[in-house]
Amino acid sequence: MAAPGENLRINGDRLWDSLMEMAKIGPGVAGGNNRQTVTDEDGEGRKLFQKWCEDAGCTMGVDTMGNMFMTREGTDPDALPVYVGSHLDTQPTGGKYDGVLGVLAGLEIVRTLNDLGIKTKHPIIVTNWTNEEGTRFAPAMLASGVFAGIHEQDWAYDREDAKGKKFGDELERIGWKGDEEVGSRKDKMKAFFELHIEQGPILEAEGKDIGVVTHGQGLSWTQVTITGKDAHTGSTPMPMRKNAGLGMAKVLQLVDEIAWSHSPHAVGAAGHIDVYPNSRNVIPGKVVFTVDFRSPDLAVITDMEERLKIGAKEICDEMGLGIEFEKVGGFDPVEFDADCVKAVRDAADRLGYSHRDIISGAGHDACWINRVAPTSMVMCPCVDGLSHNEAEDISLEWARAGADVLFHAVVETAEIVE
Ligand code: HGY
Ligand code: MN
Ligand code: MN
Repeated sequence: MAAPGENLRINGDRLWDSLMEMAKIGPGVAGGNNRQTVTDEDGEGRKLFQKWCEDAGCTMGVDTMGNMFMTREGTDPDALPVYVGSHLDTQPTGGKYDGVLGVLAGLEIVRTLNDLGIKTKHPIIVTNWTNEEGTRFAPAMLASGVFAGIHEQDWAYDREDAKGKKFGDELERIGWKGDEEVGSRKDKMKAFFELHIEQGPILEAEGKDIGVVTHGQGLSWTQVTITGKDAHTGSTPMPMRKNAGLGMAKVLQLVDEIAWSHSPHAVGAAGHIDVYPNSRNVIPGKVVFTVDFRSPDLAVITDMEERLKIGAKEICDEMGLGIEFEKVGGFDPVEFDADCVKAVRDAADRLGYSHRDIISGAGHDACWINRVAPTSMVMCPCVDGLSHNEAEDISLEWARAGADVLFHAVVETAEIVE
């Protein structure tokens, strides 16, 4: 099939305007977004996305996990659809582009095809995956994980947020629990493409427009609960203390040492920390935190998990503290589909964008969808590699380049008919 001509390009200004419009929904306090999954703000963002897609002639399907599928029909109703998308939910102190760029770039492809009156053989389906971030309800990539058969839906519905609310109840409350059986599409996908900001410093530092994502590093989330004894911070002699907070501090030091020992390709930290009773004059009797380890090498992830358990237990035994571990998320390193990766690389070449192969440091819905359909990703740079921060920023040119490459990869795979 002939590749699309290099003059086929999206309308970058229209994409940018849509990004800025979506960013008005669930604003943060410092210029970013707080549009967490299955909140009212998430519901509002979904409605706007639905309106835009229906204005562009798409028909909507929603599955029982709230995944949204906006279909632009192809000329051959029996041809397997090409999916393109990402996620609209954000971190509590998220940026305007993480996930959203990938969803709205998919919409921009539909809008551009409409402008040019181009038909494709295969349908194109723009997708919004529910709860990619996993910040309100762990784990990350929850709904794409259920779609791909990784997680059971009932388990996902029972996931609780910090206030004890259940994911399934909240999805129903905001009115986005669809009637399509989740995963019923997974054996009928020609390919899935996802555009995402890099969320790291490499592309900007090397002056590259495009990241051709060949792999995604693996992720491990271990929730650690350390128990000691609540006591008065003033009148309790040091030798009598069972300080769970101090135990956590020593374990977090261990996490850092473990990750550094596998430098430069491994990372480790704890982003979620709950201290109880979290009172200024009470020695913490309990702490709950999630250790996030990542590496492109599964053996390294396994080593880090094992060393955490052994080392943290030793620390707590020495301090007379209790400790429990629970695996609350994770996926093995991912190798994306060679043909889909080639479609991305060829598109960047054809369009004259500088590019380099890259391993994704962050997890994405594409990491799960890769289990059920040929999948690859396109990345664009972000300023200082910063993400999961309200100051996350990209340029219009970077957004345009990423969406152009996504456009060519999708349309080449969906096969232009006329
Ligand atoms: O955790 C991740 O890598 C993704 O941003 N949810
Ligand atoms: Mn994301
Ligand atoms: Mn994210």
